Amino acid sequence: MKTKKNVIPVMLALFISGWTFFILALSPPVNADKQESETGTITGTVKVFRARHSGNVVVYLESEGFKKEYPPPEKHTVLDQKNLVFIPRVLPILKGTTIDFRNSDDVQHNIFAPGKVEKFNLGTWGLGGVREHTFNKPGEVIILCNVHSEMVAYIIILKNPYFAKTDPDGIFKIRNILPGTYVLKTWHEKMKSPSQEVTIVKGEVKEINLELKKRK
Ligand SMILES: [Cu+2]
Repeated sequence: MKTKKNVIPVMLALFISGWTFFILALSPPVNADKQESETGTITGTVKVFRARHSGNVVVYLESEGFKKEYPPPEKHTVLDQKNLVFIPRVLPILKGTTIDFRNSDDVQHNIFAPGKVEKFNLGTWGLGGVREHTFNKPGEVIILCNVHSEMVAYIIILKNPYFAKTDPDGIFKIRNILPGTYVLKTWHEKMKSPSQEVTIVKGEVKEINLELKKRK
């Protein structure tokens, strides 16, 4: 019978496609190395003039060419209150990110934002408590605690994921940038924020060193 003759080739085809599927499933979805070779990286050092350290500088890219919306991370970001300080003091996030405000101190803390971009008061709570807020507007949001007037944190809400924060030595790195021309900007709580044009070529690591001086 005709059907019986076809059984072997059909089974062979199923066997081969099965293995192909299996091998494809094992290989990484989009190879990270390939992505790296198609994109560029910006790295460098920001020197904060006459400061104790060069950390807490946000370095970010802006461009008309960026998408209007980037999906925010599902995972919440944490802003803690410990030993009467906000940790971290400076927190850059992608627009739409939810922050869990934690209290890890044995005293009551409050969370409020008095600014223009966001104005809210999440209330006052004790050790182990968490309250969340989602940041949907880009800009700078100053976070304060009305129990301890010296406590301050800065949340920088950015429109795209191409940003980084400097470590205490001022070092930063922004990866996976598609080739193109961008404006590289900086943010610091006290310093002037210079910006400059930067062109990214695929596979290239571009080094940019900046110096930030006091606002006049
Ligand atoms: Cu407090």
